[in-house]
Amino acid sequence: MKLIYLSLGSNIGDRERNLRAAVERLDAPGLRVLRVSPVYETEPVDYTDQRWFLNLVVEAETTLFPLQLLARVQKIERALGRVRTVPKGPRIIDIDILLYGAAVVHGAKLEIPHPRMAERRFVLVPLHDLAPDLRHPVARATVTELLRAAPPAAVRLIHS
Ligand code: GSY
Repeated sequence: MKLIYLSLGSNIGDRERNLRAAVERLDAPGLRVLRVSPVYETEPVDYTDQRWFLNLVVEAETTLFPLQLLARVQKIERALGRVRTVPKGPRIIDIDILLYGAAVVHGAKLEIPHPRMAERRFVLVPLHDLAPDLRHPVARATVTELLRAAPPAAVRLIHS
């Protein structure tokens, strides 16, 4: 059994409903959702000319292997209507695997820890709510330390 953290984001349609639908679907055989962070409204990074996102982080335990977990989250993205058009552009739902225990995975299809998680306040703020002392297995810094060093970006609490 592995403890995992996933980052969820939505910036199309009823963003909150999309997040809730994804969290519900995650909780299925092989994966149990343990805790869900508060929801934040966050300014888009990378491709900035798009609607602001709602973001949250899920803590879960799983018996799935990393590539099985990737298949599970991609299936949920497709089921909720995600179509990959503009890279880094608007999306109904995005589910990123942040951490899989302390594992480090460098695969063609999957990298864990998520390669950009340490720079993203929209990931670090909700992750900090759940696990401030959790240590990034490569950077060796805690989530609190990563958050202190992260570049500025607007992140505002919508609700707990
Ligand atoms: O990688 C996740 C999708 N995404 C997001 C996001 O979820 N939130 C914010 N604030 N900006 C983003 N840019 C991308 S791409």
